[in-house]
Amino acid sequence: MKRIAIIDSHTGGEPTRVVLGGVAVEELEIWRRAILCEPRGHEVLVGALLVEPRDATCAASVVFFNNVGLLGMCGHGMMGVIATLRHLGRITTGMHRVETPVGLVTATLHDDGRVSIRNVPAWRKAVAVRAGDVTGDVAWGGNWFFLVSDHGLDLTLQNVPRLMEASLAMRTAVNAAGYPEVDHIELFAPPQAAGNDSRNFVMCPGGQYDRSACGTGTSAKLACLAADGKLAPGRVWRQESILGSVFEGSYELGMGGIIPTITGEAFITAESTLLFEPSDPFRLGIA
Ligand code: PYC
Repeated sequence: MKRIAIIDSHTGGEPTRVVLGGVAVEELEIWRRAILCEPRGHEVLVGALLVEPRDATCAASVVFFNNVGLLGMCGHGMMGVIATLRHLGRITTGMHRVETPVGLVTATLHDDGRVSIRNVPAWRKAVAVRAGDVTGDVAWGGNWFFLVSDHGLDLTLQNVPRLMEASLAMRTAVNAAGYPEVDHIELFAPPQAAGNDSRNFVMCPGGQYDRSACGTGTSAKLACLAADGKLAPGRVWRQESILGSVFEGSYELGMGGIIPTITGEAFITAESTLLFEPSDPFRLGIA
């Protein structure tokens, strides 16, 4: 019987499933859906496979994945990884370097349990791109985003089906407009809670929406704000999610763009072992 040890957490409502062992990187494509999707999980889960770091000064090396493939970086997922490493007693408070497929990230675990992720550099690639009925910017924040503020949609939980439908159409349109790399759509609206700067809705590559404010999406937003001169280096931007959970973001200049730092908190929800009986017709997940 195959066994895969996992620890689950959520960050601002968005779940992360950290895989502690039982799968090699080369085998991930075979086991990815088995780990994340039904009947052992659900399509919203983001996976984080821990592998031996190449750089011995790093606390971990992580490969993020979702229901449709690999993710470059994942802000909420990295907070989940750090909470998991703390839960396992592998790290304590302070700064930790973590390798990701798109570069080195520094995560600071604070005394109060919050985690600040100093992300890979972010930048805006294109401004005011027309895609179907909307206009938005294309930016990198560890993943590729199309960021749209003027869309006429209500960013509320009740409106999620319409938001999903509209953002999937926007993705098709922005891909056709010459940006095939864009796989995340990020919509903005004024915040609902006093003290926040903005509310967002993020549609992820696998047709699921991010319950958190999306760490890489907030990084892409900071890159656009910086490019427009609307946010000074060091100033804090409070990004509210569709659930109302908040990531705080700020940036410093460097590396041909900005270097964002995103702060949030992850909570452990389960530790368990996934079991895969050889005769189970759904051992590789429901396709
Ligand atoms: O927090 O960066 C993020 C993220 C990407 C996809 C889901 N969450």
